Amino acid sequence: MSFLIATPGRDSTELAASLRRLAPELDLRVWPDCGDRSEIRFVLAWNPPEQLFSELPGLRAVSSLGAGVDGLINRPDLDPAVQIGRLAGPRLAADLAAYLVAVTVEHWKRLDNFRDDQRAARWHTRLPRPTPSIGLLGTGVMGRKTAGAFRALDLEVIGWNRSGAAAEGLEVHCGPDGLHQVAARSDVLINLLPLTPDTRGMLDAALFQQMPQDSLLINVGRGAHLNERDLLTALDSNQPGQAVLDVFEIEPLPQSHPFWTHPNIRTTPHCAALSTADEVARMALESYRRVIAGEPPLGEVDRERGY
Ligand code: NDP
Ligand code: OXD
Repeated sequence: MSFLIATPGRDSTELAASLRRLAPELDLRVWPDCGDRSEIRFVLAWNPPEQLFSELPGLRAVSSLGAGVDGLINRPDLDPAVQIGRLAGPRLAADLAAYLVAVTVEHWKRLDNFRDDQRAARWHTRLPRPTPSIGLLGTGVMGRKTAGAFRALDLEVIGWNRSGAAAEGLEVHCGPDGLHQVAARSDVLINLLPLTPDTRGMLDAALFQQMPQDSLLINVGRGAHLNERDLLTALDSNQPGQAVLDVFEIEPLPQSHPFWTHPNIRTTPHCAALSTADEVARMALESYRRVIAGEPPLGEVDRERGY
């Protein structure tokens, strides 16, 4: 009944310490020190090594360390009988909302221009952009928390999702027409979708053509949602006028990539939201205990739906 952390390239020392503190009896292993692999029942994973899962004959469930599961779904080494879960906790959602409010307010209030003015010792009163309307692509755990944060600033927020299900008083649209309506009304359009075959590449020229002039696109979903070439073309016609990108088709972003130096693109290295080791450890432990008790893992993913 072992629990394996498999997060190559990420320092898991703090996470392992939290797990050991919360559950001293847990048989915890940290990749690559897997011990007897047949004893492993649960893996907490982020970019796990190829073929790992096929070497774990007793595996019952894998949980993503974060909210996204696109790196787990459709892995050829993951038996269909193995359940997939994810950890989309309140700290992660609040962190993401804080990032999205921060970059929106910076754009709205032209805070980056004031920073430049200060560096040049220039006293120059600038009017903010008009009060923005916010469009959220995805109204799930992250989208609902984000909507609440923007509503606290009295900003109009509208959403787009797959099912059309209402989300806590949010005006929600769905389908291709709904997507274009949301884009047309969004001074700030935020992608909070999971990466699935249906959502791959959907931030494209057709969508950008709907967006208002001088608008802001924020992508915190996945890099593969974005057609990079279409974005570069769209920025030339100021529709959107700027983009803030936290996720990329290839991570880390290659040194030669044009996004590094584009004047209207701001990048962050896939860190819009980072949960605490303590939140991750508590949730992962709950998920593990559920699985050992024969229940689904926390945040169980519907493999057919892809999220
Ligand atoms: P959820 O599963 O809770 O919500 C997903 C939302 O996307 C739902 O509203 C769903 O619609 C909608 N959706 C899914 N497929 C479609 C589709 N084909 N068309 C329209 N809407 C669709 O996910 P979370 O909110 O927890 O997370 C979303 C994503 O955010 C993650 O998968 C991850 O990629 C990203 N993320 C990035 C972070 C970062 O640091 N950059 C941090 C955390 C998350 P419906 O409501 O109808 O089911
Ligand atoms: C993600 C996360 O899914 O950071 O990107 O949780």
